[in-house]
Amino acid sequence: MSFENLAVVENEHWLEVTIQRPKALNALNGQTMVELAAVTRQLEEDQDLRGMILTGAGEKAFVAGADIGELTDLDAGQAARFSLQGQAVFTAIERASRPVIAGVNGFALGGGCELALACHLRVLARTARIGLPEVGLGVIPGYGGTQRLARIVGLGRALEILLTGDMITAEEAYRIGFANRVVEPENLLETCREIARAIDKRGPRAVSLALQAAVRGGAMPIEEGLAFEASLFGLAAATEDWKEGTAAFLGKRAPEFRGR
Ligand code: CO8
Repeated sequence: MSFENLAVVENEHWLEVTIQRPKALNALNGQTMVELAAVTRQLEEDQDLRGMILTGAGEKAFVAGADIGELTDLDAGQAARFSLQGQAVFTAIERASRPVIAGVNGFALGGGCELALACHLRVLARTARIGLPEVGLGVIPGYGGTQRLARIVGLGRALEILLTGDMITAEEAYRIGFANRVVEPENLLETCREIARAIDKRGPRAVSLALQAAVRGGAMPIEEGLAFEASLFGLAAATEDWKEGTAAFLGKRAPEFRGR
């Protein structure tokens, strides 16, 4: 598959995806959203893949938002439709059956912050800045930011970011629970890969089921989420990895998971 605005390589069974529109600080135009949807489908369809790492090209920006040039002339119907279409792309990332790690290398603003929020883990370069500056443009977040930020950092902190439109530093993002880790910029990609390797040591089917239980179950009322967890626990019990992992522990040896 070839892309205009994404560079995609496979490394150790993980897709490494770099968003590259350097002239617009990697802002998400329509074409880039189509390509993000395609690469997310690829992650779902290729059973050899273990996950995806998403980052931005260059040192300055992860993604500086939706492409503002494409927003100016939207009427109400078009704007709502664009919002729904973009939300569907980010929801597909969030609901991916294998982990997606955002390597946030610089500005993650507006739609870029919303993209990072749709990923399962966020590793930030010390120089990164995040924010939802939309209200300063007379716009509001439309790719899930009003919903996902509060679920991750709590409503009070999310509202300050949403209503002031001010950026926060990587350290502050870590303090409030937005970032899983903050690292030196030169170590960003390698840290994402280290996390990927740590995940890869575990049972692949269990990783996938645990991810789905947490993400999909987390969007349900607690009773339904618990019932969903129990049903996935049942599915896990039917895998070879379950038998192998438990037998290896009891046999005091390292497991050899096959992802079946
Ligand atoms: N869209 C289009 N172009 C952009 C964007 C963007 N979001 N961000 C930066 N650029 C362009 C600039 O216009 C500039 O282009 P040029 O060189 O041709 O003038 C180039 O990138 C470099 O940017 P700057 O010169 O501004 O670089 P600075 O270092 O001075 O500033 C900033 C960096 C602070 C990141 C600044 O560029 C900025 O504030 N960018 C806009 C950030 C923003 O407001 N993002 C939110 C956009 S709205 C949004 O994301 C809504 C999402 C939901 C949409 C749902 C429905 C579609």
